Amino acid sequence: MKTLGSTALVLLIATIASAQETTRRRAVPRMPPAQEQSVRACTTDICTTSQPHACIEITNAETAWRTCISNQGRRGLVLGPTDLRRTPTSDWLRILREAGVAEIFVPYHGLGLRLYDHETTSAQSILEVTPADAGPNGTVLTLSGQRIPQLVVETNDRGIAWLCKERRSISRRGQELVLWGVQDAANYDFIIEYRLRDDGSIGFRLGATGYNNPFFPPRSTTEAHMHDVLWRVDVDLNGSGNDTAVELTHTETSNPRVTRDDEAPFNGGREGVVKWDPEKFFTIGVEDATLNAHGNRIGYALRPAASGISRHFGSVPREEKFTQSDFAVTRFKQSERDALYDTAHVRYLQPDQYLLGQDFEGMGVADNESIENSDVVLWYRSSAHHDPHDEDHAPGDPSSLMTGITNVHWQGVDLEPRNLFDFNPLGGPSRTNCQ
Ligand SMILES: [Cu+2]
Repeated sequence: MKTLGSTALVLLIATIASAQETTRRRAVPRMPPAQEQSVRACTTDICTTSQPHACIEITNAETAWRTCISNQGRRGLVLGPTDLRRTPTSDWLRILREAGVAEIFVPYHGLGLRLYDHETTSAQSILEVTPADAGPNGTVLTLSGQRIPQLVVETNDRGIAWLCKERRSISRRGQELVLWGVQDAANYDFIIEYRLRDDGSIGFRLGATGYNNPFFPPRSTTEAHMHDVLWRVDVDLNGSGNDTAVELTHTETSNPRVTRDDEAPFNGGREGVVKWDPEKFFTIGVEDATLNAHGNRIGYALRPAASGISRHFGSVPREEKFTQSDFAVTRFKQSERDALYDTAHVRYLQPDQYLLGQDFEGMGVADNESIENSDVVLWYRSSAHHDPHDEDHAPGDPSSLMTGITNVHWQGVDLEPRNLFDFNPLGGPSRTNCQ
């Protein structure tokens, strides 16, 4: 018997992908009935871009997502608009206008290499993906107007969402829709990946693989470097207006009366940049004026997952000042958005320009606009430190030369619901039901 999931994937393929790819599709294994998901092309296409795109919808047991994903030229695969249905019967709620990778910056410790990878990428940098890439839970998909599949669509079990084991044992496994593609940047292949989970959270991931820099051998093949990603997350919670950026902190000292958790307007309610303080569990979020059933403003917060914090020090005209902070919030402006993406008139800008306003008066955070009850964009920097080790060798490489394929180095951030739901969205019962 076919599952909902596999039937829906067939539909998705039939609707969007090429006939050739349909014949190469892999079957989706059967999932237990409670975990069945339905993936298909959007009933209502919410894509607004003229670039190559697809609109994909997934219905989980309680929640549902529909999202556009598109190839926005040098910036690669971009997510959004993205809508969430919080219960089986509720209306679609807009979550994102657009989110993705604003830059991949790869400074090498030596060799004088300070690579802004998006300076050289283009729409053609998104590579063809295959059923072998997609694996047993995935399929490949061809974006509008394209001849080759450039997107993998996976539906995965993501482990335990919640469980309760007191007098009886009940548990719930979570599900997710994963959309990913590969951006070629010289010797590196970057996996751009978005995870739309049934609990309303969204994962943003970038995986660096490929082989070490071959251009100045042998030293460049062993030279340590950083893969830095600047993420841009344009949240449009329940529409573009009435959103406020907040900062969330935890404070604890030996004096218990000082211990507290605070929420405050980000940067005093103005555009700006902030360094991460992990001891404060510092993070940023967005709240809409819409209230949930408990009278709380519906919202999201970023959850960083970092192995470290990168700081870099360039020189004029690229001083790498954007690497001196980890979070930023800006007020949405169409002109600032359009400066990022490939349109007929766009030249390449680097983050010090579009985020900090270097050379461009008032751009990004430079004009300190209000980010309260407005349309806000969150920015976050993540990093993967790559100090090559012997696992980067291919068999037979001499010690001084690394020609191997490097295993994926992952980095990213998650956007998690905060008072977005009125109760556990995945059917978690009252404690009285597991006692
Ligand atoms: Cu690397």
